[in-house]
Amino acid sequence: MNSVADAKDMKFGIVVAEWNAEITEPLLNGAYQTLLKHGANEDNIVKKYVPGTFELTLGAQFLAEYTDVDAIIVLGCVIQGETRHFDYICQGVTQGVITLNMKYNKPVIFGVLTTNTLQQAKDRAGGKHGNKGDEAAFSAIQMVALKNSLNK
Ligand code: DLZ
Repeated sequence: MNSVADAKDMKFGIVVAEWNAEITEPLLNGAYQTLLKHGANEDNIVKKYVPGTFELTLGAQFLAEYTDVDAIIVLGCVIQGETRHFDYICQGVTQGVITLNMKYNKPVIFGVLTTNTLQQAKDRAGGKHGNKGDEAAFSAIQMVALKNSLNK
């Protein structure tokens, strides 16, 4: 794995779903701390909440439109239930994030857990499988560095 770029001069937006907050808050904490660890300045990190994962796309679009962030991280957690709601939310946010990446030519990083159980989500939000928020922050930094290396 390449070494992580210096995030000192980078600006980030983080959009967090409040649904399943016991998972999304640790994801947020992981992402935030990882950005700081790699040199980002607290003043250059905008955090915003949306009700659920379905709203992450529009929340990210607001940040892309109304702020000057270099990259956006969306954080959510969808847990399989008894109905097909899970599929619609997952499909919606995945397609939405892809569209935003292309529309704004800006990294919009997918930090959404899509699990069968709450335990699987806990395992990936600071548990035995690490913290996907950390990974999302890492991806954001690396993608901004890639873009910067091409002189935008
Ligand atoms: C409605 C709903 C359900 C059933 N499950 C989840 C979930 O597991 N994770 C999540 O982030 N949000 C869920 N939501 C809420 C939707 O994302 C959305 O907020 C509502 O459908 C309102 O648009």
